[in-house]
Amino acid sequence: MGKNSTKLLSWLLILCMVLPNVLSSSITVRANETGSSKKELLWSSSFETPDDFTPNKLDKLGSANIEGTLSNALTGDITYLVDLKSIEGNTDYNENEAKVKLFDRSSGTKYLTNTGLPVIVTWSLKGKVEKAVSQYGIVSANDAVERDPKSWKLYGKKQNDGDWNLIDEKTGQIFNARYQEKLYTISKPEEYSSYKLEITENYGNNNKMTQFADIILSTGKEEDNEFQSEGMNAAITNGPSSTWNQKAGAGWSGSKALRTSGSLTGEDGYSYNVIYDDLDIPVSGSTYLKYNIFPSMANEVP
Ligand SMILES: [Ca+2]
Repeated sequence: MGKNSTKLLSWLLILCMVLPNVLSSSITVRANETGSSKKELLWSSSFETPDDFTPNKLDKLGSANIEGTLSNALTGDITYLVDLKSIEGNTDYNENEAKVKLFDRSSGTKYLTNTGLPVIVTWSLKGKVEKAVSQYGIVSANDAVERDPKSWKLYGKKQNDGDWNLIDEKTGQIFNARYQEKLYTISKPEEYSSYKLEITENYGNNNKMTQFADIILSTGKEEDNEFQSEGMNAAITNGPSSTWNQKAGAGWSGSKALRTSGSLTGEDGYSYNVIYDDLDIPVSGSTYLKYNIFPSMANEVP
């Protein structure tokens, strides 16, 4: 491999040891200069911010004998078909409590806004493909019941039509628990490429702050299962919830850690996942990748 000759279009992370959970605190790429021990840092991440991170994205090299851990996926779950770059709406409270967190299928992450009502979130499906959502879910966040959505409207829009069409309307909804997933059936599903959720009421807090953890979208059709997570899952988390001799609920180089998880369904397995798209890093024979792993086996703070 010639020096500085290879363009890396994506980062590939291979899971060689298949464990329920593997946590990695940071990834660094360094290069040794020829004939010198001097090292040059080319790129690194401690996963402290979600910038450009792509959760649960399988590379075209695919996987074998690995199942992700989304055991709660619905038939025809197309949540991962949402184009994350298309998401718009009321201002995020901060970068960690952002609208994009609504579509990561992780109830441990949430969207929080303090802009008052209504709270509007719009999104499109990748490639503006039109899918008929027949069931959707709203998941409550980790705390602050008064910020829960109470009443909302869901709209859909076709690719070549400027009008939003009302799909469903709910009033007086109650979340009885934190991280609770409430599912709703749409009586007359129609195909749309863009969707809009408009929250018109929450549970108090002078209606200022509204938050929830997830939006789940499903067509109910088995052929759409291809859009569910394949191979291993990759997510940014808060590290292990309990440890022997170090701080729990944190990474090793900061407050976050990368979690890869899955289960082995055959004798041997592998999974190639893209965790950062379009990185452009020159690679030579003296370039090396370093990451530390922690096999937490089952426990981590989501
Ligand atoms: Ca979430």
